[in-house]
Amino acid sequence: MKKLITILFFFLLFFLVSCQEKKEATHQVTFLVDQEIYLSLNIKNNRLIGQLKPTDPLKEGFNFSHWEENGYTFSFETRIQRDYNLQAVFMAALDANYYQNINPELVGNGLKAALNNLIKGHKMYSYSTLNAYLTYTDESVTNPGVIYLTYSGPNLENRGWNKEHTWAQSRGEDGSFGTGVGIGTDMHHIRPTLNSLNSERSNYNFDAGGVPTNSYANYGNKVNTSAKTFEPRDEDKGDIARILMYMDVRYEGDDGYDNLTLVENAPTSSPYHGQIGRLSTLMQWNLDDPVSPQERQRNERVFEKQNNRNPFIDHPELANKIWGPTLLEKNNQPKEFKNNFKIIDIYYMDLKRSLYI
Ligand SMILES: [Ca+2]
Repeated sequence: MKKLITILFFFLLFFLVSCQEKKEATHQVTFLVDQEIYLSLNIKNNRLIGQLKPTDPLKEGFNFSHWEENGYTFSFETRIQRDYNLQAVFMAALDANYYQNINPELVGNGLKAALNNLIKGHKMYSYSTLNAYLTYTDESVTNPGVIYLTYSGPNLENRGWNKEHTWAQSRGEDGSFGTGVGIGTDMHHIRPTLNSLNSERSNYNFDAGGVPTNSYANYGNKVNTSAKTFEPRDEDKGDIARILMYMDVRYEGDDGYDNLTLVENAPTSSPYHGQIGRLSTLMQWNLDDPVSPQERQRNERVFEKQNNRNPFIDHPELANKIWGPTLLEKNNQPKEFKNNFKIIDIYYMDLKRSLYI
């Protein structure tokens, strides 16, 4: 009898332990390479991936960079408490070579000049050829075969779109740069948008504030018709910022094209003197909305066509290295300056201290 009780006791103990194990939740972590499953793991709740981490995937002509979810880098220090779909991020193998002559010590105008030298002289196309290229450069990452429109996303409904000059045509150095071969056809800043949203953006500066646009009011884009500013929806904010930063650096007036300049207080009516704003807002948007897979794909594909890259998509930290000191000099009023603390805090702690001590 005693033996039977002992057996029953251990049986019960075993039963309870196995029930306990079954209760422990597991989560699925799926690693994707170009939309195909590379590895799928079942990870127990609150555990690390640890040694189950996959080997870096290979892709011809590219170097593996990291795993990310919705544009955010995944850390393998993360305790898994939900399912993950992680995408492999690759950089063109020549990216490392592309920037090899940029001295990492450079900041401010020195860095700007070095980057200008690197990205100018790109291959240019006529305006009429761009529509065909844009269906390629702006193909949706999540819906292949569908065009991704700035200010609204994948054009699943096949609505009418046209070409938005992110740096508005009228904001040239001496009047409009138009759609002639050159600034007006640089694919890095020409993006497909819904006709009506392109009209509402007009040639306004980009800045925070305003009311929802008249058309597609629920998409999150805002316009302020009295201040003449446009605030894109959150997922496009960083894209816009990085495009405009590229434009200022690419066009310095030293190669027969206008000098374009990002400023704090850009004109709201003609003449525009090649200026657009608002610089500090764009700096903030660059931090708030990190580089997305859609932007990375676009940069690679425009690079294929034009043979120049947008350095701010490859290295968003360059923005603060170039314009951080400019903002410090110009905003020496502590009240105004506070608006830029987030930017400054990250990269310019030393400069900040020297300014305020
Ligand atoms: Ca410029």
